[in-house]
Amino acid sequence: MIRFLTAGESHGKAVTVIAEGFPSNLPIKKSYIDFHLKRRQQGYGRGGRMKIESDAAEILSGIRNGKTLGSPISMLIKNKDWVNWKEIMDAEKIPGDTVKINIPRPGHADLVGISKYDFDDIRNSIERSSARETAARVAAGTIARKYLEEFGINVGSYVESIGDIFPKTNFTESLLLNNIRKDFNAWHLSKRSDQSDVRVLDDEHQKKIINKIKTAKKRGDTLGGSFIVVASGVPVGLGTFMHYDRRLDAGIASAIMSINAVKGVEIGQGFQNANAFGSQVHDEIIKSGHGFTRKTNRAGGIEGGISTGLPIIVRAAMKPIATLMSPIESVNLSTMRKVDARRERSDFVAVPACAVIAESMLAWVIAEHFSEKFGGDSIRETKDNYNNYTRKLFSRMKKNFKK
Ligand code: EPS
Repeated sequence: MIRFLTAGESHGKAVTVIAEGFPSNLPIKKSYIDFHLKRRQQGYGRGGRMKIESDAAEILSGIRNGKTLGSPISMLIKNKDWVNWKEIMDAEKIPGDTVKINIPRPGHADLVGISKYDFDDIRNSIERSSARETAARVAAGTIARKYLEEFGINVGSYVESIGDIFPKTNFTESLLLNNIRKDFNAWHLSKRSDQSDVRVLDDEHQKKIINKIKTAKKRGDTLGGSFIVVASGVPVGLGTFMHYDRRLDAGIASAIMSINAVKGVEIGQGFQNANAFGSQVHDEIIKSGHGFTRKTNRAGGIEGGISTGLPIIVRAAMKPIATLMSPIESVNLSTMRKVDARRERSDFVAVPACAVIAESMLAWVIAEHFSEKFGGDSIRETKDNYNNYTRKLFSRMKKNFKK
């Protein structure tokens, strides 16, 4: 089993992560991790913070001479902004006054955080609830991504809408209707969307979205949106219907929903399918070479909590950023009077970054199920197990059903 644990506050010294359970001899380079960390920082509509940070992973353990050792991999990503917060974030109480935050922002973790943890300063809620933590998740997710790539599994994403602006051509539909090439590689989606400032697949769409973001900025407002994250090359048989919490779709939904500001997750054509006839929903089975495929992929690559072998397709909805420059109503907790919610530096839109984070979370969950199924202390052992399973899959089935 693989697992990870992150630590770190948004304006503390650093965010860190320990990822463990990966087999030995998995090739991985720091530049590869940094590449994906950088992708998370992009996107038109982000605030001043991203101009300060240039995320890079300092590898503290678990990797030697470009390969995993099988030991826990620990990584540290510095918060460059920390120098501006040294006193506020100091672990010791520094003599003098600390300005305490007493006006919660609706939609942020401010009010629930102080209620739950008995804080006398909203800053204590802000720091750990911040999406800064997702840098550490991407570092861990990138190890998972590399592990999956060894087996031809790739992950990619694109933004589908921001501020209710959708593209003219519905590319997602063609994915769901399985109108894709057999050798489809989900990373190519990201290769394309990474060219766009808002991670969409066509220029016209980008133009309209950027205009909408400009309008939001002018109004002191923020926007959310939806994005698609896809994994290709996933073999049939990851996940299980044997236990509720080991279903692949349940794990994916939980992991994607855990990303800050994500409020909806859909696998395949989940919501649309709910309103159609069964005959218009289920993916017909057809024989293909030494195995099977489906005419469509409306199930998004998962049936019965188990991967079908078709691309895993996830749609997620991100709510608009909670910090508004033209604030809505809140309460001053010191006076208990009605006031405008507090303004502070923040992003206007973070949907493009959110999609990159979702790639890491999807890679992580698939890697979890993959390592559970194929195990192995070294990558060679995992490959032997994987090849043994996949090569004999169809012949085993034929034998079982022979008349
Ligand atoms: C965030 C607020 C902003 C974002 C931050 C998440 O930071 P700051 O308050 O320092 O301006 O930029 O995101 C990141 C730092 C990051 O690395 O993604 C929040 O309140 O969640």
